Amino acid sequence: MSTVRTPRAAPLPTTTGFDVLRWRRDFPVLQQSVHGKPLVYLDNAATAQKPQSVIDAVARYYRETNANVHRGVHALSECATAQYEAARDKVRSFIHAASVREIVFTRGTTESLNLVAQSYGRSLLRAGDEIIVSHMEHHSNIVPWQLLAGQLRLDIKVIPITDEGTLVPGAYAHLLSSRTRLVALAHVSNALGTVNPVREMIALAHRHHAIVVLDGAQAVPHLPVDVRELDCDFYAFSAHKMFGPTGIGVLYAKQALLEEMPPWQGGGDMIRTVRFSGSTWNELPHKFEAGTPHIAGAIGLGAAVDYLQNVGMDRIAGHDQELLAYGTEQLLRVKGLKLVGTAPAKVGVLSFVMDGIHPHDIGTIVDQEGVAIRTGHHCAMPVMERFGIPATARASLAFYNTRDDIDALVAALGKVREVFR
Ligand code: C6P
Repeated sequence: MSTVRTPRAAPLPTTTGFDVLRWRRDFPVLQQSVHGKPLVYLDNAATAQKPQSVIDAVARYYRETNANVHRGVHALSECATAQYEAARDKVRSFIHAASVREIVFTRGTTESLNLVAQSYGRSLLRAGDEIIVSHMEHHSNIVPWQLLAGQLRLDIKVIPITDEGTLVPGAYAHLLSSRTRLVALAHVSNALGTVNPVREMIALAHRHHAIVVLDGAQAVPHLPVDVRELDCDFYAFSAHKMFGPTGIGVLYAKQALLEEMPPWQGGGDMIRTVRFSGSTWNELPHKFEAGTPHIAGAIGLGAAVDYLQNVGMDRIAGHDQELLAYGTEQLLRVKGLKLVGTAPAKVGVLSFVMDGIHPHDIGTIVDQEGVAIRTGHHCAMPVMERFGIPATARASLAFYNTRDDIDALVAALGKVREVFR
């Protein structure tokens, strides 16, 4: 990979008036060449690039503050604690939670979902209870429930999906029953881009006294999220997909649920007292944050929230829809290309297959043209099984992508066709 900075032509103007170029300049990674071609980064669903302000916030913490949180009375420790807790409040405001007590820092979406399964699920569900998931879940929202089902002898029911990649109408209502205790759903599918009608689904679950866990990993980078408006019980997401650092994420939970739940992991910071006769727990949310946390990560996540709020989530969502429409139109012009996931409500995820060409070959050839996409099952094997395919190629968009990026992908797909002619 070359680090030579290659000037790009000015992107075509967007109809929403969103100034892509202005924001794009904030991302150092995007300014480089790969295989001698300007980098076109279209693998944002796997991980998004970081703006300079996030990189600076993390570096500044290590350069100026580095100290453990909640432990020292010295100046650096107090400063680290203040920054760490300020980041929690930024996250609270970003998803419109009522209190910082409802914001638990985790390693990411995967850990957040496992926390719900092993703390809430293990202590409050009983043999014979049912969990509902959908056929479009990421493995992180399937396997933790399977592990729990094995431990407690629960049943897992699956909402089927249509050929478009939407939930089969009526199927969810049909699966809900007095045995349903928990519904675990992707807000947005990573493999298909589908935005699920989660608000209505949550209301329906609550009518059956079931709680709802939303996997928001692919929603937070694209859409404004308001957990109180959704009325979800849990909401899980990762910082690295929303332009923050890796190794840090969030579990939002309604305070009453967190109070009812036992700690998941034991260690420093999560306790109030420890005696050999027994221990007592720290107040929320620290009860769920055992051990030294990813302090720099949380601060970086706070900087990512500041950045996103400056760009504006409504503007990001508008640009995403415009680029998705353009990308869909352009990709459908490529001979032999079929989109997988054509739901009317989608974010900028374009999964596709090409006649007689393996997705891995597509990924390898477009990479030579400087275009980064992901190929494979995207940790959603049931989705691949549903569509009868081993894998897809997936271009996933972020607000710094342009129509030029889509055009570069389409041109690179032309090369793929030439190789396999
Ligand atoms: N999807 C993708 O390329 P972690 O790894 O914990 O940050 O996120 C897991 C996860 C959970 N749910 C959804 C909907 C996701 O998309 C992901 C991560 C990446 O699609 C990597 S597999």
